[in-house]
Amino acid sequence: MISKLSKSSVKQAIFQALGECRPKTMALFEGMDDVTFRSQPHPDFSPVGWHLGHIAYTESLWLLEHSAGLPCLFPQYRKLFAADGLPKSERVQLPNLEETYYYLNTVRKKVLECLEIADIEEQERLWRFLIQHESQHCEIISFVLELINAQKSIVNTQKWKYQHHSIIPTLSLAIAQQETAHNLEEMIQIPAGEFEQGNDSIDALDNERIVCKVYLDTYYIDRYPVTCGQYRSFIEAGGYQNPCWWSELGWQWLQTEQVTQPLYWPNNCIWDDHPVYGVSWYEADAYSRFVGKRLPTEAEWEKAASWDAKANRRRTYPWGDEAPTAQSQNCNCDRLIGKTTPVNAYPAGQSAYSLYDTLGNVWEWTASWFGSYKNFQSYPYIGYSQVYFDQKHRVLKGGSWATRPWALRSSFRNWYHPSVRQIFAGFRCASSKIISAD
Ligand code: AVJ
Ligand code: FE
Repeated sequence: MISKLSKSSVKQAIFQALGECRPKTMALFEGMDDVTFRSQPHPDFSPVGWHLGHIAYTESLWLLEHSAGLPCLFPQYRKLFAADGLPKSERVQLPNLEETYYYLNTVRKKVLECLEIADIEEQERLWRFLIQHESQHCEIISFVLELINAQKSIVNTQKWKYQHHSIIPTLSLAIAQQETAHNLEEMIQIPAGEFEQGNDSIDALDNERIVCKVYLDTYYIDRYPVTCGQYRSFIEAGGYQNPCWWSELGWQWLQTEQVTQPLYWPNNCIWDDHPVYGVSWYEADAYSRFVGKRLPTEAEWEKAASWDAKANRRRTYPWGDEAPTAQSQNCNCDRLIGKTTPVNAYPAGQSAYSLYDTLGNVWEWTASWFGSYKNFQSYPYIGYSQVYFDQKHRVLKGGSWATRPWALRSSFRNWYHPSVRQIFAGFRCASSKIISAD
C-alpha cells in the first residue's frame, strides 16, 4: 500500500484533480446555445445549465460556507441550485451560460485560496467527495445532452454537435480484437469463497464503506456485457410482446411505456458487438430470463470484477491499482472516445477472473437493491445516499464511456429506479448453474 502522503502532496493532488476535472466539465458546454442550456428533454432530469450551477453551489456550500466559515457568495442562487431547493420542473429559469461561468469561476477562485490554508488532514475526504460530485453531474449532463440530440435528430434540425470524438485511433482497438477469437456468450465460473466488498480509501463515498468479507457460493457470470447483436435476438423473438420473460412489475411498466427497443438503439448491425444500453432494469431482467440466466447481485458483480483470488486481495480496478488514463487502453471512459466500443476491445482491462469491460463502456444493472453496508455512516449529508436506501433503487456498477476517472472503480455504487433508461446503462447476466452453450 502507498504510504501516507505528506500534507503538501495531498494538497497538490487535490489541486491537480480540481484543475483536471473542471476543463472537462466546461468542454461539455463549449459553443452551446441558450436553448440547449435551458432545455429539459425529460421531466425527471434538470437542464444541463442547472447541473452546471449546482456544481458551483455545492462546492461553495461545503468548502466556502461549511469548511471555511465564509458567507454565501451568491445568495440569490441558493434556492435555485440547492439539491432540495426547487422541483425539477421549475429549474428552467436559469442564468445564462456566461453568468453561470462567472458563478463557477468566482467560487473556484475562492476555493483555491481556501485550499492553500485548509487543514487538509481533516478535510481531505470532503474535497475528494466534491471532485466526484462534479464528475457525477458531468455524466448526467452527458446523458441529458444525448437525449436532446436524440430528440433533435428526430425532427432533423441538429445544428450543434457536442461530441468530441477522440483522436485515439480506433485502429488499435481493431487490432486488439483480432488477437483472439471471442465467444461473446462465454461465462466464467467464479469458485465459492470469500472476497472483500467495499472501499475504505480516502476517496470512498459513504455508501462504499466499510470493506467487508463476503462469502459467495460458486456462480457463473458473463465474460462480456450483453451486446446489441445478442439483444436483437430478444427483440426479434418478440421479447417485448411476450409477458413470460417479464417480472410482474416489468410487464406493467412495459404496458405503460409501450417501448419496443432500447432508448439508444442503433439501426445498424455494425454496432452488433457493442454493449446494449439505454435499457431499464426491467428490460435487463427480462432479457436475462429469455436466455435462461439472471442478473448478478452486486456482490457477484464486484467479486468477479475486483477480487484477485491468487493474491487474496481486492483490486481497485479490474486490472490492478492504477487509475485509467488516456494512454492506458484498459477501458472506455471519460468521454475519450465519445461513444461505446466493442465489448472485447480492451484485453488490458480484464479482471483477475478475466471479465471484459467491467469498468467503462456502459453501467451494468445488478439484481441488488441499493442499501447500506455494515456500520454505515452518512457523509456528507443524508440526502447523498441514505434517503435512497428505500428498496426502490437498484444498484448499477462499473461506469460508462462518459464516466470521469474520479468516479470509476469497482467498488463505486450508482443507483436508479428500475424504470430509468436515460442513463448509459446496460448489463451482463449471471447464473447459479452452468449454462450449456448449444
Ligand atoms: C448517484 C447519480 C444517483 O444523481 O442523484 C449528485 C449523484 N448525488 N449529487 C444523483 C448525485 C448528489 C446521484 N446518483
Ligand atoms: Fe448534486
